[in-house]
Amino acid sequence: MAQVYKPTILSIEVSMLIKKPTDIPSSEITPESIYNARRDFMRGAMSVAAMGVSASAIDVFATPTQVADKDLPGPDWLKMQIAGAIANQEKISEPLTPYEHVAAYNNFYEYGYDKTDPAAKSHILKPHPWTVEIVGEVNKPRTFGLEDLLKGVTLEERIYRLRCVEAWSMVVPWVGFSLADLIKRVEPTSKAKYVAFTTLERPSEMPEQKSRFSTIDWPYREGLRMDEAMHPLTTLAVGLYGKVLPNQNGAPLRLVVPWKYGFKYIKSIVKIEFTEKQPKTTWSMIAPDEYGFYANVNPQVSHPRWSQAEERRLPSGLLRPNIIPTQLFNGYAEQVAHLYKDMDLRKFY
Ligand SMILES: Nc1nc2c(c(=O)[nH]1)N[C@H]1C(S)=C(S)[C@@H](COP(=O)(O)O)O[C@H]1N2
Ligand SMILES: [Mo]
Repeated sequence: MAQVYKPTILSIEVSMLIKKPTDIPSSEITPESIYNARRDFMRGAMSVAAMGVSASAIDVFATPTQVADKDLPGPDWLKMQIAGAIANQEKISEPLTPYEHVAAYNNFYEYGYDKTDPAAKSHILKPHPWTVEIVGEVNKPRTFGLEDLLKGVTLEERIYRLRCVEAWSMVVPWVGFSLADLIKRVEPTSKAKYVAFTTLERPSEMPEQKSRFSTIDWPYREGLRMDEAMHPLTTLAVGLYGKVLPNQNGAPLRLVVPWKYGFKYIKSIVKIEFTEKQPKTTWSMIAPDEYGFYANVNPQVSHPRWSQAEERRLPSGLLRPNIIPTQLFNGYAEQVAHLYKDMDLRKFY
């Protein structure tokens, strides 16, 4: 049963960086077509909530979800492999966030700090050809071309919630596969306790990497504990909505860890290193008191500057904010809580 929930209004847009209060979230300005679609969507969502029924009444889950009118650049073999993705068994009863929002409201600081910067500027990124270097504590270190990395891999559509630490969220139909499948191919040694990921560093295609005022020590870095990396929910995504990843969403290959805050979902990965020690991660380097290594979604552990109890599920307008309660481990507690059973989640945030 869905709980009766009284929406409140988030009066400010929280930011991982401390933003000027004059910043108007330009993402709130949308074409009329999107606005109308959003209204229909909101009506549907609201009537379901009003009926108090479990949201399984709206079954948006189908065979791989496609946006028909998107012809994104990319090699034919990849487009064909993505189009052939099979639907993952994992069902989700919440409506998908429309493509127009998933591909227009982004965090990708290599392209700027506003939500619309990545979509406006990331066309200069060249995701093909692409290589991913796998090094460190593995028996079979290897540099894969994207094609070799995906050879023989069965891609799946995986519909997961994405919860940003800034308290907005989406439901995204990713196309990808379990990171575990790739890890097995390189045979980690017994010393491999963590996996470290690195984003491309190419200032000519990532303008913020040239900025002298950047708060970020490039390249963007993330990491997981080995058991987290091996968990079947942990996904390497190469597409969304049945198409290749738009550049702004981290083409050609990005991480998806649905029970963690979005900043763990590192984009445009070029290096994966297996380590004995916990690796440094970008946001915990910038503000260790605000962003931890674990970053598990947890409504009870507040960010120092805002609550994490609720989230703004996109699409959501300023006048009609779609506020919903945040779930422990973003709703994936049944699958992942055991990974943390002896840990104090307040200490290891
Ligand atoms: N390289 C890189 N990866 C990144 C980021 C970034 O700035 N640079 N932002 C992160 C944050 S804070 C979030 S919420 C998600 C957003 O993913 P999306 O734009 O596909 O929704 O990407 C994550 N991955
Ligand atoms: Mo985020």
